[in-house]
Formats: sequence, C-alpha cells, structure tokens
Amino acid sequence: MTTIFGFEHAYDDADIVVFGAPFDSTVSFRPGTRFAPNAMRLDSIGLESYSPYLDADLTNIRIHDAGDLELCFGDTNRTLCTIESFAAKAINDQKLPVMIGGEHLVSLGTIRAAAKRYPELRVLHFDAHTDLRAEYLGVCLSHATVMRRVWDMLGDGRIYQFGIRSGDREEFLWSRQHVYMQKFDFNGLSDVIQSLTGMPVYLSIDLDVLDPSIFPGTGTPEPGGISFLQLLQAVYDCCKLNIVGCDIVELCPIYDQSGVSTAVALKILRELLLALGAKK
Ligand SMILES: [Mn+2]
Repeated sequence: MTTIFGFEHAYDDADIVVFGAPFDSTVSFRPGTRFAPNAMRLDSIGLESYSPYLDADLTNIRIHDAGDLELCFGDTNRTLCTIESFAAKAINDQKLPVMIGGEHLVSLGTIRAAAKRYPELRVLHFDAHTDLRAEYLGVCLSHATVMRRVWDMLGDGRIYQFGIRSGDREEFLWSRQHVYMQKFDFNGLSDVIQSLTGMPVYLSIDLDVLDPSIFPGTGTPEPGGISFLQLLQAVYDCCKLNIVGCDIVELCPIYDQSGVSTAVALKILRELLLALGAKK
C-alpha cells in the first residue's frame, strides 16, 4: 500500500494513527470526498517531510497510516459504527487518531469514540457551515447535521465553531443558546484556547473553512473564507491543547483539476501532525 507521506511505522510502534474514512453518501450538493484519502496519499509524494515553519520533520515522529476503513456507502449507521470502533481502539491503545474524510458526517464516529473515553470532551470546529440542522431532507444523519448530533451527545457550551458563514436562519438563532460560534474568522480563538487548557479537546477541520480561491476542491464552496496562513496559525494554536482526536474533512479532489486543493490539504495535515507530534 502507498502510505501517506511514506509513513512506515507499524501500528504497535506509533503514537499517531492516520486513517481514511472515504464516505460521501449524505452530501447535500456535490459528492466525491470519498476520493480524498487516496488522492492525498498519491500526491503526498510531492511534499517535503520537513517543515520550515516549525523546523520539524515528519520522519522524527512515529506515525502509522492504517489505510482506508471499508465503509458501506448505503448504510450510514453501520459506517459510523465502523469509524467509532476503529477510533476507540486507537484511543484505548494510547494512540492519537487523525482521520481523513470523507464528508463531515464521518467526524461523528470519531467524536463518539472520544466522548465515551473523555466525558468532559470539548469540540473545536472550523467550517464555513454551521452543520447544526436538526435534520436535513428528513434525515438526522447528514453532513449538514453533524454538529447538532455532537451537541445531542455533549450538550450546551461544549462546541466552539470558527469561520462560519453559511447556514439557515434557524441554525444561527439556535446556535446563540447552545454553542460558541465565531462567524467568518478566528477572532476570539486565543481566549477559547485559554479557557480549554487542560481539557480533552477534539479538533474537526472542515477544509471549506478556507476561501475557495485557495481551496476550490470541495463539494459546497463558500466564498469569503479564511486564508491558508490563518488556518495554519489556528492549527498551531489549537495543538497547544490536549488534543485527543482530530480530523480533516471535505476535500473533494475531482473539483480541482490543478491539484492545488489536495496540496493545501496535505500541507495542513503535515503541519497538524508535526504540531501534535511535538508533544509525543
Ligand atoms: Mn463545511
């Protein structure tokens, strides 16, 4: 198997486990995120393992690429159970799970695993979209409802959203009573990080939080997003926290013939892994 960044560490030797969740059955607009993990593996050949930003190298961190989970496209519940059980095993084995989506609903599986292990879990959520609908087209499990399902589990004041610029009026009204939401940018992130010090935190990065000018390869692009360097800085800042799981979702490589979106996703992943690995 081609592993991402050529990682060769076995599962048992690794501190961090990267795995793909190639599922896109509930998307509201354009599908194709199921192709993201393998596109990233292939294109990771073109990215240096060394980061001049952090003066750190991926070869110095013990990371295992577990490949892609085998997911049933027609069965959302079964898919989420498969993801949850893999993430739970990694967490129980004292490893940090880092998932590559797939659409955003896959995060519900890993967050369920993290919340069972860490009942005090907080969720940091970067996204263009609120993902707070109670249901979408009559179904409860959708990439448009994923953070609402996380709220069902965790309750008020446990979800922190940044970069949000799309959703229906109901979602924005509902959010005021139940979640922390920073619209459009990362203002306030440093205060939130300070308040979460010492707590178990799950970080969910929907890459469509980026502006489509730098990241057009996604199913539901939303103009008015943040820059690559803003996201990079936010990732570094979050990695000071006790991150117990994280994901990068919603890359849809087929909508960007240039391949730049895949390169963006890879560089964010590299910096995320290095920032997480620095604490291992
Ligand atoms: Mn989104």
